[in-house]
Amino acid sequence: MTQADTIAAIATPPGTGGIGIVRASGPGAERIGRALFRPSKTSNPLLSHRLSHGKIVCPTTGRILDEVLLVFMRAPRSFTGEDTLEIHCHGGPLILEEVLTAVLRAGARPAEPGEFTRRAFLNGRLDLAQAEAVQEMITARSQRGLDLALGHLRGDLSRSIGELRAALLDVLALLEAEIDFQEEDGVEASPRDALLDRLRDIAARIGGLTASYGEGRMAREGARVVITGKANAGKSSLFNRLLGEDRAIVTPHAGTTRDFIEEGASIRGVPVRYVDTAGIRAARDPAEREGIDRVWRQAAAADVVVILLDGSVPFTTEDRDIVAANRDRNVVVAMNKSDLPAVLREDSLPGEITGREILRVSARTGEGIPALRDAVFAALGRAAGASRSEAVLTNLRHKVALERSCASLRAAEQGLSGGLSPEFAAFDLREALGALGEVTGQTIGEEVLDRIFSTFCIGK
Ligand SMILES: Nc1nc2c(ncn2[C@@H]2O[C@H](COP(=O)(O)OP(=O)(O)O)[C@@H](O)[C@H]2O)c(=O)[nH]1
Ligand SMILES: [Mg+2]
Repeated sequence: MTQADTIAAIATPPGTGGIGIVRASGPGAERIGRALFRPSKTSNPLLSHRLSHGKIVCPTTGRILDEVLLVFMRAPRSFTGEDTLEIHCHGGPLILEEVLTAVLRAGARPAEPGEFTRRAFLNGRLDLAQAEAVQEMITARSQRGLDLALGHLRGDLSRSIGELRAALLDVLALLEAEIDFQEEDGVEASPRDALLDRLRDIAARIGGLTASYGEGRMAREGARVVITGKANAGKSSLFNRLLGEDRAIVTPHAGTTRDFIEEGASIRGVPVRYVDTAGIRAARDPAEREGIDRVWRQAAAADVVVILLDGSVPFTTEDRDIVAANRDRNVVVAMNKSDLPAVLREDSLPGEITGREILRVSARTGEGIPALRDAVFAALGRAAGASRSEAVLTNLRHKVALERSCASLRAAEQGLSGGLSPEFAAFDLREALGALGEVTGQTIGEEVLDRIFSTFCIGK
């Protein structure tokens, strides 16, 4: 599957740095190295997997462009599985541009985003889930997210998928044998119950993987914790308190926060994104109305909704609407302004929240804030669900493919238990296998690959 041309790009991030690396991969890498590199020692500069010191010269003018360390890696022992050249230059953008230009003049073409990783995938160095994990590692924003990505790169997800595919292929083989021999007399059909049990077991394991996506997404992007409440309840003050900085504007006037504001933080190493929203009340103007519409949308997309009541005033219809609208969500209820005389009476609270713990907090003094963080942390655990699967999904594409696989399995199971001909179930099982293979890339179209790799950075 080796590609005919040689690609090149700056592999380090834009801007200045101690060093910057220009990378080339493909059959021309060695020739390009020889054309540009003048080793300080005259021994063969392009021994594989050896670092050599020397100069890069412009192939047309002979001008010295930089003093570098160069490493050549002969196929297949490289990231891409192809001959690869890495030139470690001084990390100035102009130097790197010049060296890259020289590499291109010597016979490479500019790499597309993600093309190195794509070649690694095409050459079988990585499967698709692992290739995506490379990007996931680069963009990880928390230790947990990084750990999960590293696990994927090392193949934990690929292994699970491989096991599921193998189990599914076994069942498919039994069914196909049955189909081949069903015309012949005296051949027993495979025992239905055993077959169905195996299908259900596979479906349950796939279900376990898809259920882990909640946890994976939160580790990757941060859980969304949306603070909602009526105007002047102290949402922006609480938001600032939770962040430990004066991020949102606080005033005594109701209706100060119009749009939502979000900011990242973490609770015990778990990344969260706190969202401060406009206060719920009858809007006074179109901007406020839009802001309030956004609150409802934010709450719908939240992992945890913090309902903030104002303990210094009576319970109102706005509070009632907020509680009712979030009835089925993962909610933490807090009563703010505990430093003021309590006016809100617990017996005025609606049925939806009478059973639950209501945390007393003061955004002004900080009282009760650690307990609130703990409650949010516990709620995050509920949102993540108890995942017992071997790998944790972090990628929506994987989740969608696995859900499709599960649906096909269920169709096969129904067909078989409903007495349909095994041909139908076999068809469904092949669909299920195909969907599993999309995760690791055994069964995947060119356009999907284009879409996946185009989100990578150039040089990766
Ligand atoms: N006494 C007291 N006042 C508070 C507390 N939290 C907020 N406030 C005050 O309540 C008013 C509204 O606060 P703000 O955070 O803007 O509320 P929001 O409209 O819900 O965002 C401001 O005058 C705050 O200083 C608190 O815990 N105790
Ligand atoms: Mg506000």
